[in-house]
Amino acid sequence: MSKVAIIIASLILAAMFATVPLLANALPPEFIADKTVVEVGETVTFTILWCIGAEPYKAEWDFDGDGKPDITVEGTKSQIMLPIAWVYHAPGTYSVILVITDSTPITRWEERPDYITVTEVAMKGDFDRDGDIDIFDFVDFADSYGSETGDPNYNAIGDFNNDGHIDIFDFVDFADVYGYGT
Ligand SMILES: [Ca+2]
Ligand SMILES: [Ca+2]
Ligand SMILES: [Ca+2]
Repeated sequence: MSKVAIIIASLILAAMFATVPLLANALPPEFIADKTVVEVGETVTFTILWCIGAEPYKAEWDFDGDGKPDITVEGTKSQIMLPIAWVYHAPGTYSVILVITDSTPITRWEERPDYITVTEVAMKGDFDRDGDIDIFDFVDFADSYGSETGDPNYNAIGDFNNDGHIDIFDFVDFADVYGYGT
């Protein structure tokens, strides 16, 4: 073997060994959700239970399993372990992936396939989910009025015709059901 070939072989071996711990994903982080079955528009709170590595960390949450992080949190262990809230805007079953990179940097991850099930809203107009449609629900409807999917005040409960906008057409439907169950 020539000297050059030996150097190349050594480099390849070094690269292989360097990536072994990443591929093995030893000691992955753990997390839980406070609810795994929710309606569209309901908040799910995720919490990291356990992780290891050297601070500071970068925690990337992918709540819909599409491979793109939806929220990234950076900081100390106690900072990244604070609960994170996420709202699902469409029915379906979602995988959740948490990728944590420490300062080494070593990346560890945990994937929960089909972890969260999001169902259609059971009763449109009942914002506080107490079985009636009263003045308290009207206050929430007024709050969400004029919003569209993606806005912080958008709420599928007030989007009667599911077109992603809460507008005058939804108001007409809300007025129709107002008083239900009171
Ligand atoms: Ca995502
Ligand atoms: Ca209500
Ligand atoms: Ca609408």
